[in-house]
Amino acid sequence: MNVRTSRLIFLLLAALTSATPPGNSTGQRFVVVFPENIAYYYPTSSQNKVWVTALHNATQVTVASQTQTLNSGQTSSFNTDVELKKLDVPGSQMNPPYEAFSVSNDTVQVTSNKNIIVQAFSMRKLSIQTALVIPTDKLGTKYFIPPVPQILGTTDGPVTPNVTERGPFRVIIVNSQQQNTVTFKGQGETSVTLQSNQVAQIWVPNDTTKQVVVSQFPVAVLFSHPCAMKYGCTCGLLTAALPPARDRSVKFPVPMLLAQNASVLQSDNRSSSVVPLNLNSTLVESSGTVVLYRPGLLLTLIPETEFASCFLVPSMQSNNGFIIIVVNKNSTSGIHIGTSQLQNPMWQELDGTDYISTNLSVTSDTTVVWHESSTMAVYFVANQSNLWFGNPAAVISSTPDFRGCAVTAEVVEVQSSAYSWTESIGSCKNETLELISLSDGRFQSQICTKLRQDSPQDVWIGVRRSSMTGDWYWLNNNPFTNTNWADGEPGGVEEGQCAVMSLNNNCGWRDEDCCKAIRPVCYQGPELLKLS
Ligand SMILES: *[C@@H]1O[C@H](CO)[C@@H](O)[C@H](O)[C@H]1NC(C)=O
Ligand SMILES: *[C@@H]1O[C@H](CO)[C@@H](O)[C@H](O)[C@H]1NC(C)=O
Ligand SMILES: *[C@@H]1O[C@H](CO)[C@@H](O)[C@H](O)[C@H]1NC(C)=O
Ligand SMILES: *[C@@H]1O[C@H](CO)[C@@H](O)[C@H](O)[C@H]1NC(C)=O
Ligand SMILES: *[C@@H]1O[C@H](CO)[C@@H](O)[C@H](O)[C@H]1NC(C)=O
Ligand SMILES: *[C@@H]1O[C@H](CO)[C@@H](O)[C@H](O)[C@H]1NC(C)=O
Ligand SMILES: *[C@@H]1O[C@H](CO)[C@@H](O)[C@H](O)[C@H]1NC(C)=O
Ligand SMILES: *[C@@H]1O[C@H](CO)[C@@H](O)[C@H](O)[C@H]1NC(C)=O
Ligand SMILES: *[C@@H]1O[C@H](CO)[C@@H](O)[C@H](O)[C@H]1NC(C)=O
Ligand SMILES: *[C@@H]1O[C@H](CO)[C@@H](O)[C@H](O)[C@H]1NC(C)=O
Ligand SMILES: CC(=O)N[C@H]1CO[C@H](CO)[C@@H](O)[C@@H]1O
Repeated sequence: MNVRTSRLIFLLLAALTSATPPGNSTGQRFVVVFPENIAYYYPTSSQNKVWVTALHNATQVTVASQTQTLNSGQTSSFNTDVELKKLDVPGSQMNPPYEAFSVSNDTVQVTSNKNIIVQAFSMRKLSIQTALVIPTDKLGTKYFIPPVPQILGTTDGPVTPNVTERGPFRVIIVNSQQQNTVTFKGQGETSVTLQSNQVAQIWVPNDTTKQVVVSQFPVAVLFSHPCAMKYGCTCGLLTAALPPARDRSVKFPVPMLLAQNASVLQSDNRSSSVVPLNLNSTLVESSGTVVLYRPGLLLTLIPETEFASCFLVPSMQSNNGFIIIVVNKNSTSGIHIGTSQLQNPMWQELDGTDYISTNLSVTSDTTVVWHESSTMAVYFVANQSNLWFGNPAAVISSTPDFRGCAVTAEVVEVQSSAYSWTESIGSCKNETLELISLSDGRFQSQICTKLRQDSPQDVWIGVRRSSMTGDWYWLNNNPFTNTNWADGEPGGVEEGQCAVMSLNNNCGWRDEDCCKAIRPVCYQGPELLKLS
């Protein structure tokens, strides 16, 4: 069997044995919109910004017509004056649902030559909202629209589309590159054809029927109200980017910090309902949209299946910002904020779940939150003069690495054919990989955790005994200090000059005859994000 075939089979096996790897928020093409903030006629102008974070050196980024080159870990803020216009008010004889789409070209295109993260920041006077922008290749074609929350002074009485602060919520649909047909289905059904990079808005009726947006090609969908947060005699924008419908039911742990006075706006293929949060059981299950609502905040929740290991948290431009972390109770150690380890935070149990959560104050610049060995959920929220904003933090990587935040994951591959130890070096090289050297204890356990999911067997590792001195050497020349010999190992020189790792025996090592045909473990290290 040639190498390419064997690698393909390995990848297929890997796909069968582990669940689909969760995604990340990185990509090379994005379409950004800025929902109408407060009201188009409000006398203060908006400051709309696109934040771009590069993950690799020499990343060329173009936002609208501005181009910049960024290095790994660098964030740049691009100003734009693009903002969605007010929504058409339908003719007086039209009763709810106000069934007309209003279409515009008011989008900002972002492209780059390497994977980046894009976030949108909109501020008008005190009204601030942020949004994580999903790259166009990770969007969906079906979105469940959440039910409308009851907000004092906004939606708790008669809504009229011609009075902004008493207007209905709206759904904003952002098209990507090709011509696309989009349909809003509720009690009725309304369709529109969008050209590339166009955006469509439509009012959301307060309706207990299931409401869904479906499209021919992928789109992004936002749920938004320009004037839903009340303060003094003005108001603030409330917006949330919705997740595409999932093909199975998943569980969403709700962080305690936000659970007070909160309700969950839930909609899937069975129902659509506003559920007050039960603090005894802070786990919500759904295959659709789950958005946390509390006065002043709409927050799309992260399901267990989309927990990840490294998140980007933007500079919050507020001295009252929090990072919220939700993690399994047994995985609280090994969390880092940038370059420092998280020290004994106050954990709060999420009753009725295996999770705990904490909130950390931050005032700093853009940073990353990463876990050495496990996955978690990370949100950021900020409270500015009692107005909240925030969203799930952007995912850089979903695979934990004890060395930091991997922007390209490490490659660990047990080859499907067996070779002698010396042939194994060449066989790995043929795939531009190296026979693995396990000179670090934490590295050994990370690799062991990954490989144990495969069938139990012995595999070659890159260590060899000198026939002159009897000392062991790693192929990568690192010192031979941390060892993981199985009980009674290694034996004498006559038992072999090379070593295997037993995946069915806690990854313990054993000396072995170098000529024996055994499957090698080939390796390539990750590329790590530069942390400052
Ligand atoms: C990126 O550039 C910085 C500074 O120029 C350098 O220190 C770093 O090693 C580079 N990173 C990679 C992955 O090449
Ligand atoms: C708002 O629209 C309704 C019909 O939908 C109309 O009766 C009313 O006069 C309008 N109000 C204003 C202030 O324009
Ligand atoms: C959008 O732009 C196209 C040209 O690029 C123009 O023909 C069209 O009228 C514009 N549509 C709107 C709604 O502004
Ligand atoms: C939606 O309508 C229902 C009944 O028609 C009503 O009880 C509820 O308060 C309304 N919700 C909002 C947000 O207006
Ligand atoms: C709803 O979606 C779930 C998950 O995709 C699926 O198992 C179930 O059959 C669906 N139910 C209906 C009524 O379509
Ligand atoms: C929760 O709501 C009650 C009554 O509406 C209010 O008195 C209380 O301050 C609220 N608590 C928080 C944390 O917002
Ligand atoms: C939560 O638990 C407490 C005591 O354990 C109980 O009194 C209360 O009714 C429960 N609340 C709900 C909403 O189940
Ligand atoms: C932590 O708990 C989860 C289930 O709650 C389990 O799957 C996982 O193996 C545990 N991890 C450790 C390190 O014990
Ligand atoms: C929000 O921040 C203000 C100060 O800006 C503070 O007085 C208030 O207590 C905070 N609100 C909450 C709910 O933490
Ligand atoms: C992020 O997702 C892309 C696929 O869109 C993938 O190519 C890339 O390897 C992922 N990044 C990491 C660090 O896993
Ligand atoms: C803003 C906020 O709610 N902060 C909380 C963070 O967590 C600690 C410990 O649970 C609370 O005491 C703070 O009130």
